[in-house]
Amino acid sequence: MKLLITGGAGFIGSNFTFYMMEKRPEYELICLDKLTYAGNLATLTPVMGQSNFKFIWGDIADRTAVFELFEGERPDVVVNFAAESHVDRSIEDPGIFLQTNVMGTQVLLDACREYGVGRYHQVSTDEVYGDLPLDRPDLFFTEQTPLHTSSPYSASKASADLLCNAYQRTYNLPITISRCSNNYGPYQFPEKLIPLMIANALADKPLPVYGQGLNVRDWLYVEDHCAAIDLILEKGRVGQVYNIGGHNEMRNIDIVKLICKTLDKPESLITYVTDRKGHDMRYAIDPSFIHKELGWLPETTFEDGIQRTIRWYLDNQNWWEEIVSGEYQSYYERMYGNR
Ligand code: NAD
Ligand code: TDX
Repeated sequence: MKLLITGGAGFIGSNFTFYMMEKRPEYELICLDKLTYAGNLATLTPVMGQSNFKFIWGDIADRTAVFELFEGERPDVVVNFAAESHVDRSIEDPGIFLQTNVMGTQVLLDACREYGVGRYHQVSTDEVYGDLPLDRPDLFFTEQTPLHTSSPYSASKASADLLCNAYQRTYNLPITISRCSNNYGPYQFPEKLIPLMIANALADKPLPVYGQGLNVRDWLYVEDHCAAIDLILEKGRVGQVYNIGGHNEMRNIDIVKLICKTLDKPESLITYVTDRKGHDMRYAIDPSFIHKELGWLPETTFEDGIQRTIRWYLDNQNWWEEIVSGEYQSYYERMYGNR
């Protein structure tokens, strides 16, 4: 079985690569990654020399390169993690989000049509459903919830999902889609809430909470997401969307306070800054379908997962200190300098 993992040098893609190397050592894994600011080849060091792993540097939106890869490698299964993934960057400059997330997906789908695959899996997000109000805790996103996007990022992900559905129906491509809630864990780029707050707290820098910090996200430990994708590849039904989440809703402010407490830092570091434009209030997944159909349940509690994550960032300061220099510094200045 030859698996093409796109975006494997990023947060979830690298965790998925490690998960599959361990769980399915008989598989051959190929990682295709453009190594944008969010991709880090050093992350893949543990698997780099292994005989069943190959890294290819390239852009999913580069038709010639992608078709050459398919011609040479003939993957059986494609899992597409490659994306521009940060909402704030999409608000600043949507163009690259359409290019990678929509056009890139189309190129991958065309290559699958041309060469044939056993499965194409699209890694999507709960953000395609828009948001839920804070005063209706009884509401959740199901697979039937209409798409209703807020940011250029979520609009690009929803567009890609629609394209996948169209290729499934029109060309009979064997496609599955998963829509997961917010992930956290090792190797997450420090622009995202949890690693950003850990890195800033350790440096005694302000902790920039958007608005009043009351927005709710449904957090899932990254390994549980990887396990769900593996199950969908094995037993999922073609043409089906699977929502992935673990009923773990937290307010942003409570997460930031928990990080302060764990690192023994004062809450006075918390700084309320101008809210994100179009900021989604609440995400909450109803995971009952994937549970019923595939038997998936998350294994990591938030209490355990957040402690493991904070420990990982403490033990791997080299990994993120290298990242928080260069391009990230100028991004940080632009995003937070005058907020
Ligand atoms: P990430 O930003 O950490 O990693 C993205 C990876 O894709 C990087 O390695 C980057 O170099 C690569 N990439 C970007 N553009 C590319 C291109 N044109 N060609 C090839 N590679 C390219 O993102 P992540 O958080 O790991 O997210 C992975 C996927 O999961 C994304 O599709 C995202 O929409 C989805 N998702 C993320 C979350 C979350 O909480 N992080 C939740 C649900 C869904
Ligand atoms: O500095 C910050 N301060 C702050 O208050 C940052 C970076 C974020 N926030 C808030 C905004 C959100 O309400 O924290 C919450 C989480 O923000 P992000 O980490 O940027 O994640 P989010 O916007 O929820 O999107 C994430 O989950 C769904 C991923 O980045 C997406 O790729 C995924 O699809």
